Order: sequence, then C-alpha cells, then structure tokens
Amino acid sequence: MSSRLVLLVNPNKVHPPIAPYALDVLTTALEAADFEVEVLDLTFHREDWKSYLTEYFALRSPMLVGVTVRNTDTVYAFEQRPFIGEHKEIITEIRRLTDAPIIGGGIGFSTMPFALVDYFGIEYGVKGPGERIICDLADALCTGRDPATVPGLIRSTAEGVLRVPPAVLTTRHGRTLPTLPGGQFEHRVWQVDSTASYVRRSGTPYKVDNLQYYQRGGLGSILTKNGCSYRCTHCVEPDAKGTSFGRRDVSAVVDEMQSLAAQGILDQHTTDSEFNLSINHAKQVLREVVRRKHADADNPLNQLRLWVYCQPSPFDEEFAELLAAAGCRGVNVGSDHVRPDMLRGWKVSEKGTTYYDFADTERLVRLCHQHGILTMVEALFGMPGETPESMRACVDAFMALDATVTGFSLGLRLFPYTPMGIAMAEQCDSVRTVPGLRSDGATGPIVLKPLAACSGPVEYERQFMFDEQGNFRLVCYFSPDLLADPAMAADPSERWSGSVDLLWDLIDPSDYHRVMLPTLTGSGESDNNYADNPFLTSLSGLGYTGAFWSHWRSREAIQREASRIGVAGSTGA
Ligand code: B12
Ligand code: SF4
Repeated sequence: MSSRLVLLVNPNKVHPPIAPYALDVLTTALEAADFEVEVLDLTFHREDWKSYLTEYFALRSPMLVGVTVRNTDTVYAFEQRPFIGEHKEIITEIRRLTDAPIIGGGIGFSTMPFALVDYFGIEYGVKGPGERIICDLADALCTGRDPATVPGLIRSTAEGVLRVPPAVLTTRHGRTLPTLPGGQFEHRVWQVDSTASYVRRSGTPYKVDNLQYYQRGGLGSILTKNGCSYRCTHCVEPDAKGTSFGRRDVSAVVDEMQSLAAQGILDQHTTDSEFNLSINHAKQVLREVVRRKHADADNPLNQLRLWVYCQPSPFDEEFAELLAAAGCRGVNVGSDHVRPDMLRGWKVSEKGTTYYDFADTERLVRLCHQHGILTMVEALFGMPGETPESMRACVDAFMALDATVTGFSLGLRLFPYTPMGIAMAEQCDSVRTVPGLRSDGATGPIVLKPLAACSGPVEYERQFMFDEQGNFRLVCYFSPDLLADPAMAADPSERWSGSVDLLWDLIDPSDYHRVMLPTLTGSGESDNNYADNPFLTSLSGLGYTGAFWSHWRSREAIQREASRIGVAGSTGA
C-alpha cells in the first residue's frame, strides 16, 4: 500500500463534459503537502466505468478516496433528474474494491452534505471548499491522529453524522460563538487556498486532462474568488460556497489563465458565483490580463476568449472596457425578472435590500454590445407572486433588450438551505403543504419539516431529495397564481403545462432562434438545460468552442450539419 497516495474520483457522466476543476484545486493542495495524488475521471468512461475502477484498484491501494459531487441533479424543474443515484452506485463499487476511507465533497454535495454522507454510506464529507480540510484529514490518517481533530470535517459516527466545529469560527475575540450543527451560512474563507496558482494539466496520466475536456466540451474554467455575500432567496451558493468572498491572489489567477491558454485552452469560463460582485478585484484580474497582453505580443493570453457570469450591477463603463480589452467574448447575466415587486425580497443583498433594477440590465446589455461582447440574459419564472401578467411583462421587456440569447426558465428546484427552502419548510411546519410545492416523484402532498423539528441535518436535508419511503422526490416550487384555478396546485399531477404554453405563445416564432424556452420533457433542444442537451452534444461533437449559448442563434444550421455528418446528439463517451 502506498501510504501517501490519495485517489480523487470524478463520477460526473453529464455531457458536454465540463472539467472537474475542483480536483485540480485539491490535487494542487495535496501535492504541496507532499501527498501523491491520482485522478480517476469517469466522465469519459460512462459505459466502462466498472472495469476502469477494477483495473485501477487491482494495481493501486490509495490511503484515502475523495469523490467530487458537482451536481446533485439537473436543478431544472421540468427535468427532475437526480445524479446521486448513479454516484452511489459508483461509490458502492469503490467500497467493494478498497478498504480506504471515502470522503465526499463538491458544490452539489455541499447543498445537503449530511444527508449525502448518510446516503452514500461514506466516512467523511466536506461542506464548501475542501483543499485545506482534505489535507488535514490525509495527514491525520497518515500519522494516526484522530479525524475528530480535523476542523470542519463531517464524520459518520456511532452517534450519527456530525461535524467537527471549525475553531476559526467558534472563538472570536476570546469569546466562544455557537456554530449551527449543519454548518450553514458560514463564511468559509478559511477553507480556501487563495494564494496558490492551481496546477492545470493536460495529457498527464491519472490527472485531470484539461485539454481533452476543451476538445470535447469547448470550455475551460477559471476561478477568481469563492463564495457570495448576497442572499438571493432561491440560491444555494452563499450557503454552499461561503457567505463572504474568498478572493484569490490576482497574479496566481492570471498565471493559471496563462497556463491554460498555453495548453491551447483558449475559451475560459469564470467559475465564480458572479464575476462582477467584488468588482474591484474583478477589475484587477482584468487589468493584469491586459498588462500581460500588452507587455508581450507572444503571450498566449492574447488569444484568450473569456466568458463570464454576472449580476446586472455593478457594471460600469470601465468594467466593460476592461472586459473587452482582456478578451471577453460573452457575458451571461442573471437578471431573473423585470418587475420590482418580484425582485424585492428575492434578489437581495445580505441586508435584504434589492441591489439592481431593470435599468441596470439595459445598461449592461448596451455596454456589452458597444464593446462587441455577446450577451445572454436569464429570466426565472414561477417565484411566489408570479402571475401570467408578470410573466408577460418580463418577456416583453427582456425580448426588447435584443440580447444575443434570452433564457427563460420556469419553476424552481428547492434546496434545504436556500432562504426559500428554509421558509417553505417553516410554513409547512410538519403538518401542512404549501400550495405550489411539487415534484414529479410525489405521490401526495409535500409536507416539509423545519430543521428544528427534525432529528438533525440528515433528516432535514433528505426530505428535499427523497420521500419517506426513500424514493426520489426532488422538491420544486411553482407559483400557484400562474394557474387558471390556483386550487389545482394541490393536485400532484398538475404540471403547469398551461404556463409553458403561455410562454411559447408570448414569443413571436420569428424570435425562437434567440430564446431558450422550457418544454414539458425538460430535455429538448430549446431547454435552458445543458445536461445531455441534444443540441449541445452535437455542438461539441462538431468542435465548436466557447459558451454554449453563444451558438444558440445558429442552432438549426448547426444541427443540420451535425445530422449530415452523423454527430447529432453523439456524446463520444
Ligand atoms: C461555471 C458553472 C457552470 C458552467 C461550467 C463552465 C466551465 N467551463 O466550468 C456551465 C454553464 C457549463 C454549467 C453547467 C451546469 N451546471 Co453549473 N455551475 C457553474 C458554477 C458557477 C461554477 C462551478 C465550478 O467550477 N466551481 C469552481 C470549483 C473549483 O469549485 P467547486 O467545484 O465547488 O470545488 C470546491 C468545493 O466544492 C470542494 N470540493 C469539490 N469536490 C470535492 C471533493 C472532495 C473529496 C472534497 C473534500 C472537496 C471537494 O473543494 C473544491 C475546491 O475548493 C457553479 C456554482 C459555483 N459557484 O460553484 C454552478 C453549479 C455547480 N452548476 C449547477 C448545475 C445544476 C449545472 C448543470 C447540471 C445545469 C444544467 N441542468 O444544465 C450543468 C452541468 C454541467 C456538467 N457537465 O456537469 C449547480 C449545481 C447545484 C446542485 N445542487 O447540484 C450549481 C451550484 C449552480 C447553482 N447555483 O445551482 N455550470
Ligand atoms: S448574487 Fe444571488 S444568485 Fe448570484 S450567487 Fe449570489 S446569491 Fe446566488
């Protein structure tokens, strides 16, 4: 047995493939701490993953196995497709092949970490960034130290699934502060390695192969900061990633972008929650890219094409200029709605105040187009208070923006620690349902229990994913006011199909090429659902690169081309 070998496994089978960036971050930290690290990436072994695992474990005996869970499910109300069932199958097979303890982590994992430690039957888990905690655990296992000394580690114990409270949060100014047992809504900055330039490799056996991902998925990835200090009520990220920004060292970030570009990975997508929040830091990153481009005409950053996620505000003229100068090709903005009465209490700062209005989206789109940057504007329908009229107002305003693409989604997947998930569980209070709660897997009314009424975080988190019998029941929400008869919301078979029809009717067919629209199956070519989307798998099969949405307007022609040469819907796994 190699006593310092850590194996990291990526069980994500979704295509087009997205590189498991997290495993590069963990590998960098573990290697710096003198551990040997190998990666088994099952994304390109969707069919033969079992034999791939068997062959590996016949030769290698890691001391610890880490599994990354990026997505619990599609998080798309019209295709409620869980991924954790297939992840459990993989973990069970790993368990059969090795005695090494298993630790889970990842952003999807972090939305319900206690329930997933329990469901997967694994020893350990991490909520949020894992690079420091996995190094501490690996060290404890190597030296015989008790894992109960690893701050922040979630452990399966005889007393249940428990977390070691992080010292950095429990004592401040000599005072002991209580932490919540689920570790929810913490800042998590201490968990982040913000100084290292994460090592991104291509073509090295048993490491993440970033170039292969780029060739088969068309997008690289770059993180400039962790976490989000805002509190949008539908969003998992402040809780799962951390409630404060863990900003990375600017040179380390740009070194990494340069290293990716030098490997031929020219399209890079930000993986921050939102690139423009903490705008001064974002501007510094862009200035450093621009400085290096100007200093050396041969620097590979001159070929960079950057794709970013933003909120409508802050976004000023200087930022747009810097984005363009750094090579930004597209901005995807989460505007969500036009109506102030809808945004109020939903898209909010930590203090609960609204931080943008529609004029901010208008300015963002105008500035981007002036600087030759493509735009995708996203709307989310179905939050509490949504009516056919508010939906219509939003469609009209968003279509008038003339963004490159406008994405319309309907219905919301609820998670245990989003402010809305917490509020819905409190309203149900273990005894009633809330009109609008629905799940394809529900056989009766969905009655959620608040955390305080549960035996602990495992029970609380589970109910957002499973029913009492252990069957998948992914809890979603749709505004009952969208229905002609709101009382119909109580019927588990109600699918809000009238709202889907209305949405299609609100768009002029001559505009279909520039919109993403939900369908009842949720997995069609027009859906804003990238998981095994038939158009996107054709796109990547043909070698297109860049943000998937940037080719949306040419969808029909690209699909014709894909059918003609026989790559339509192919995943090449
Ligand atoms: C950028 C992004 C995209 C881009 C990716 C572009 C690219 N080239 O990377 C696009 C648009 C393509 C995309 C698509 C999808 N995405 Co996305 N995406 C993100 C985003 C913003 C960044 C993900 C990322 O790379 N983070 C950077 C890495 C370094 O951080 P990390 O993965 O969290 O890893 C850290 C920790 O989690 C932990 N960790 C991770 N693994 C492990 C393992 C162990 C053992 C340990 C100890 C720790 C650990 O340590 C890591 C280092 O600090 C996240 C939200 C977010 N803020 O992270 C959503 C997010 C992950 N996406 C999500 C979803 C649902 C999807 C889709 C399924 C949506 C869909 N239906 O189409 C697809 C799936 C695509 C796929 N093939 O997997 C959800 C997942 C939620 C959930 N409950 O599962 C998120 C959280 C968004 C959200 N708010 O809902 N996505
Ligand atoms: S700004 Fe809002 S939607 Fe975006 S990551 Fe933060 S909380 Fe989530």
